[in-house]
Amino acid sequence: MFSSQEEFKEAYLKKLEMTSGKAFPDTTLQDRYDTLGQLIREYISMNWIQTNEQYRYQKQKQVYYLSIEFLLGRLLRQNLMNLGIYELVEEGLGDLGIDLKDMEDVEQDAALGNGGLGRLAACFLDSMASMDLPGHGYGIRYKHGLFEQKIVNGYQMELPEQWLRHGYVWEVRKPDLMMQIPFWGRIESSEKDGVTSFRHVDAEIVAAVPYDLPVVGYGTTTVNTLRLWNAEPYAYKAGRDMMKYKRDTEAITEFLYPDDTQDEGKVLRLKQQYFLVSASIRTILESYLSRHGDLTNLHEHVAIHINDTHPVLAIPEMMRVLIDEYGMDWDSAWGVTTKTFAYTNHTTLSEALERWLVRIFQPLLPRIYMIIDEINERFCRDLWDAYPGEWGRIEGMAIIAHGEVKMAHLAIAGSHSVNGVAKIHTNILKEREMNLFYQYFPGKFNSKTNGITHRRWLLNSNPPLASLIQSAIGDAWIKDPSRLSELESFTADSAFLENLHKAKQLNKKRLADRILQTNGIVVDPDSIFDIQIKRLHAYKRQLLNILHILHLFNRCQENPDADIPSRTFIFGAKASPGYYYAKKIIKLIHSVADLVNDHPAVKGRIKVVFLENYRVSLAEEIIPAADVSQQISTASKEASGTGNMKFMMNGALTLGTLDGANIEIQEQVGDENIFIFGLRAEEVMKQQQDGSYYSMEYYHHDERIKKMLDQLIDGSLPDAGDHFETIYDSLLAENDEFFVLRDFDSYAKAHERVASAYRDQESWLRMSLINIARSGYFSSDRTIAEYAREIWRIGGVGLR
Ligand code: 475
Repeated sequence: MFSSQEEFKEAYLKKLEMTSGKAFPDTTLQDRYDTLGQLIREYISMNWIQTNEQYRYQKQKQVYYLSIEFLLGRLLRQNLMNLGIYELVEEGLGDLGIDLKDMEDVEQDAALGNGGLGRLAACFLDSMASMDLPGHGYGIRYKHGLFEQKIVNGYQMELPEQWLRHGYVWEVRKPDLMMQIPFWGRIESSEKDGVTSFRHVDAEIVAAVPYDLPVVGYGTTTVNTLRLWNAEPYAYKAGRDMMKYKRDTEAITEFLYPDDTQDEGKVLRLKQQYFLVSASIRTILESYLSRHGDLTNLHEHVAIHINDTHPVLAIPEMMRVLIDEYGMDWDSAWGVTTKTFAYTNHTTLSEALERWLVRIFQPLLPRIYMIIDEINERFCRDLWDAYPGEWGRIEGMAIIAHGEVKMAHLAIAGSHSVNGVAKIHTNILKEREMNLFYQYFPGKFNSKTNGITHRRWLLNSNPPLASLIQSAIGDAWIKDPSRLSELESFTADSAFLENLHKAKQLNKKRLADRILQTNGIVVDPDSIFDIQIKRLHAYKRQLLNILHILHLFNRCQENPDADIPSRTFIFGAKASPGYYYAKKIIKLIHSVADLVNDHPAVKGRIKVVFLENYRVSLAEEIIPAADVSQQISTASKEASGTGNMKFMMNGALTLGTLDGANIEIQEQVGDENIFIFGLRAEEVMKQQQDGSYYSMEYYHHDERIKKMLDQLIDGSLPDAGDHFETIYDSLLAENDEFFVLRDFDSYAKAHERVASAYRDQESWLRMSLINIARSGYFSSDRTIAEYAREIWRIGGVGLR
């Protein structure tokens, strides 16, 4: 292929002219990017083939991670870095007058996910490949990923995302591995030798065509596979409308559902889910049978993980295939199935708990429904034996009840492992949300604190810091992130701290340039960069942040000489298109920004910036520039959070509640190196239960709160219209479900502590360094090592 800069240049030029049909000087940036991508993919392919061969012949246990979302972002830089050829390519292109950075910016993010859940899946793929684990992803190739956000006049507009417009260089279409997926139709049964068998007839068949993406590990020859399924027409029934069939078929993989924990009950969503799992499960079983003969030992060679309940139909689908296609009896099939599957829960918000109306479910997936019905009957019978006469308890655990299929109940009953994503989250599942199940299956429940790949989120996205780290402790941390702890010996080294400061300033300057370019706002790189980037959701409380900014503004107005340090507040957030409340908050952020940014009383000390179209590649630019990381969810609501870990790893200090993984960050860094405020989870849950919280009292007794809430509706805010009345009402008339007013005072005080800590730069830098040095625990390499050992039970994985 190529092993030197010269060989690379030669191969590249030749390929570029051949594929574009143009002379080099006439080629566009897109041509150049496509060719580079193709060349790198070819470079990868030898290891890819070899990895697959090895998995086939060595018969290692394979892990399959099923997820309706994979939020990959860009791949060029990651692939070059993981292959260890970034510099070679950068210099080679440089000789040709091409800037590799420009090429990286040509790549569209693969935004096949909404937020945390989808990005976690992507981090896991990187860790599995980098740790030489045979772990593969199965997902959907949405034609349009998460919508593109435009802000017009402070309002969010959504445009269809177009990542496939110029083709996608990293994928390989494999039409020969197509699967047929049946929907609708009827089930016919027949008896033979006392055994009943079932046939799905009159079904509509959809083709699932796989597109494979290579998942390149860092510093290894392992290349795993992410297989994304595309829905295509297969054969339509005589008498049906061909055009309609084609449209209905292609609709299955047309759009990613843009809901992050919002309730959605559409039949198309159910179709997506079954489409994904049916194609995947049958492929997994076929591949298994080509390596091993006997299905009864399946669980010793295959582990299947379901990422939240979205792929839970994989469980009845596996039962269907084992029984209907391979003739296994029910009990053996159930034994194998439950030993193969493991399930992760990502949220306790009740609106995200999936339930399907039987009348929607049954006609679409008649055989799967029959199987779930049977699973439910047997499960309830077992429950009856364990809890005779306890109707209420059994009803609360049933898989089908009140005309609905409860997907989480199916997931728990059908898996050998159920895990939460941070300690507090798992405890809440065990003690509250899933308490009945925990009582019945205590051994299934376990906790796996989330992680992030430090390769993308530090090595690749923060070159100034990465090279500083390398100059101090070498590069062993890239393979073993726990070794970041070696940085602690530099906490008293003022030259090192000075360099840490320089690296941060470089990143802040870069972000300031971008803000000027995209928003036309001048921000001071010496101000505190205080950042909240995540999906817009009431429980994440962007509202608390923006109200506090309004309060700071009020302070400036009341006392123009108040000693307020310069701060730049940066937001990035997409609201689900149908989530009107969240959209009002976006408008409020813009309205406050308009009020504050150039106001004479503020004297430039507060800037508010909303960066539109927040996405993975933008996060990679923002996070390295952060001083303060806002993680301010109402305690008990954020299962884990993963942005919090990315900020910590890049030296930002957390301003947060005792929620999700913030608690574990605090455990790592100690109280002195984090800013904690607000009610604790138990307090929130108690006050929710006993109804002892009255938000109105806070309005009447805290002048700051009264003033800013009145400002929402009295015309103080630019272009307010009557937009903010909904927000006002949610805080007062509706008693402030997320305890924004309750936590305000504590939050404002925490901000004071941040401001005064920042004044002592040397001590701030020391705190920052301690955060970086102790972030190794939050690498997804650690998370994956735990999954591998404790859930998937694949050997040879040391916990690092
Ligand atoms: C949690 N997404 C974070 C993260 O574990 C946590 C729900 C329904 C449909 C589509 N997407 C979703 C989520 O529930 C989600 O992203 N949950 C998040 O998972 C990873 O760190 O606290 O909110």
